Amino acid sequence: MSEIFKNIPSIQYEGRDSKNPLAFKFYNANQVILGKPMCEHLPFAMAWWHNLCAAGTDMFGRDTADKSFGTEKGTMEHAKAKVDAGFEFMQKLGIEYFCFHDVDLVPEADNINETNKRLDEITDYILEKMNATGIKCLWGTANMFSNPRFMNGAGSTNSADVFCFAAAQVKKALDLTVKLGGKGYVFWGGREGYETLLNTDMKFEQENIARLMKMAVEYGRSIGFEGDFYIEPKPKEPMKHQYDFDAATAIGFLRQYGLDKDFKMNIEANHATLAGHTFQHDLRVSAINGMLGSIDANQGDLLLGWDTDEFPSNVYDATMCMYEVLKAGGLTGGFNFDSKTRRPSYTVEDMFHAFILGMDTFALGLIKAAEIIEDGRIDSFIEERYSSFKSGIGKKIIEGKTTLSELAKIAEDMGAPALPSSGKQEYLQSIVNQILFSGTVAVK
Ligand code: XUL
Ligand code: CO
Repeated sequence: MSEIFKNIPSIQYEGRDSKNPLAFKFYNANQVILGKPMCEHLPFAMAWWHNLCAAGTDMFGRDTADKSFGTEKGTMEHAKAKVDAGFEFMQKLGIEYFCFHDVDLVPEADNINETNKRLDEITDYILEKMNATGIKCLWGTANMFSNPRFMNGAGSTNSADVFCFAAAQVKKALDLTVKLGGKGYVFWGGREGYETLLNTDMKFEQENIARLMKMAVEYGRSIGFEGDFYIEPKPKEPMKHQYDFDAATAIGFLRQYGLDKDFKMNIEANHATLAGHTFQHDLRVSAINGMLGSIDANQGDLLLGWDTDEFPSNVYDATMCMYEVLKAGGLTGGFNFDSKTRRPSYTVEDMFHAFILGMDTFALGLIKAAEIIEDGRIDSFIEERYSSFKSGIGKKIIEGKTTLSELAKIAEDMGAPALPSSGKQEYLQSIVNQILFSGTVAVK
């Protein structure tokens, strides 16, 4: 097999002063941060669909990038060329994982038996490459949103036949995830929602989604899948409303249907912002509920307001993300670049520049988040902020050793309470800026 990205060398770390566009400035895989090498803090993954399939098409225009890799698109030869390209790409960047949908791997046939045969063939080939390179599968999923049959959803569809088809795709995608040793299995409910409540039985649809997920857990466990199932929340797009609106909503759903032991969250930055939250918010909600599993690393554009899936460049957001991840003790999953180059960035170099940007952004985020933690001022401020609950009546409240009447009596006797201590937001923001821009990258 000949080299596909001929003019691209293996990407090396050259440090912050390098001007080489094909070098890392901050991602230094073996540099130890808080006792662990960067590559262990940041298990990066390539999204098969964006990197090897998406070619710049948008609602107003056709492909700008050539992702044929010298073959005819829609053939098994093309599917194999994507495998060759993907593994060469990941090796050149030092990316350890990939994520896939079933239909990213092969062209979908007219019937599922033929599609499944193609999937068996391509995953045999992928497995060979995995064994030769040490590259691993982070998670798999089934695309139950592109084909017209899923126009009304998969688990939430009004058609029992389509529900069967969805079940067949989930079953096969789980087989493939297990075959490839994937750490997780994702449900992104792209069309699990509604356009209008005038035609929608919301309760019925949500119960059916839960039924599909329960069957997936039962089947997955029966074939030896020991990893996490993930819900990837997103509030809207393509539907007007999607049931997995945000982390809080998805966690409530999982608990309601007894799925919370098998599922965690796969939080995507641009989905959180579409829900009107910060990326950090949805990470925190997941973490405090013990459900921070994996991350789809990208960013949106607040001026556009749709799911632009841009490569992450915002160091502030990456820092706050890594602060949450470090505080949570790391991810069970990884950082999947569910990101695509902009439509006018259509060259092979652009594909590499994009990953260098994303990996450097998260490396910087990691370095800076570690510095915030080592600095300690923010953590100790938060600790101190709630100190009135550490002794006296505050302690009794959190220990459950008081009553509403006792508290009311205390309030009556004290008159008006003093104002709570200052939130000091501006002081805390200035600490973050000081750490971000003081120029040090000196974390052990
Ligand atoms: C869509 C999205 C998906 C999921 C997997 O917004 O993020 O690519 O990550 O289906
Ligand atoms: Co995603």
